[in-house]
Amino acid sequence: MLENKKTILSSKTKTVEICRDNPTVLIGERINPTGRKVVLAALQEGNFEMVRQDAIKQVEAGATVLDVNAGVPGADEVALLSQVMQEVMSVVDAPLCIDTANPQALEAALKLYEGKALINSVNGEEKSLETVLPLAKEYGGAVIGLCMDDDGIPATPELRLKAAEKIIERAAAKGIPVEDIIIDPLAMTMSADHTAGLTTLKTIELIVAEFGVNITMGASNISFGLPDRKYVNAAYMAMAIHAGMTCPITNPLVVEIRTAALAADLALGRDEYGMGWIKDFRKRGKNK
Ligand code: THG
Repeated sequence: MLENKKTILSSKTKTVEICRDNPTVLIGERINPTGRKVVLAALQEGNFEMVRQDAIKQVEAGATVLDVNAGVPGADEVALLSQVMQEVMSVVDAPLCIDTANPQALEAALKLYEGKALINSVNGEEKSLETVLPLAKEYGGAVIGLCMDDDGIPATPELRLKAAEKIIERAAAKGIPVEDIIIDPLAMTMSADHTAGLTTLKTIELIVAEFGVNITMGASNISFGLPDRKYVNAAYMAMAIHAGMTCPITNPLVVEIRTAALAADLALGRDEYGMGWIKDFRKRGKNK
């Protein structure tokens, strides 16, 4: 069988190893003004306290990597992303996932980062490949590759596999090893297309069988527009982990989502003696 690739991320003092043989790595999604209006409002006021608190709370809840996005309309993202990262690094030592589509902001962020970051993201479009991959090589980061190309987001799992293959090949040609590429099959909301969840699960299976790479995705995306999102997110979390997802970008503060990931790890034989499950149970402060 194809070996499960190992992606190493680090901060100044912490190393995180992502691999299908290990428990799922939760990448905390909450430091994101694009995805969260309260964060947007705080950053527009120059208030970084919410960002610091979100960093601390997510790590306490079990996130071992934090996604950092600073996309505030009208703001200078080059300066803001660096500042948000500094604030996060002042309170936690988790490795960071740098979430930006702006190459200048990405380069400034990589310059200040100490360790091996996760770059979020590159995609199969020529322009993206030619700007992001050289930065990943120069600064030594791992990269999330989105399954899309110059023709947009492919409709079928087979075509998304092709987009992943293109990114992996182009990265290899630039000297970036396959274990430093984490593929995002793209999770779209099931409220617009009831087959979107299934397409993503099949894409994960195809990519894992072909390349053995690690898989991430915005795991909360699938429930946009639906009521009672946390139950949908939790069920889908467990299914996607079974399909091969290893490092979802998600909200670890939601107990239903976090416990779904922990239970999936236990069911898949990745939680020795159930210690991960027990540890979280104790943290929840219940007695049964
Ligand atoms: N793939 C990759 N990176 C990504 C995404 C992806 N980064 C951004 C996003 N998608 C993942 N991050 C989030 C952040 C928040 C939410 C979903 C995904 C979210 N927010 C609530 C909502 O919209 O209802 C909160 C809203 C609020 O409080 O204002 O669900 O797919 N590589």
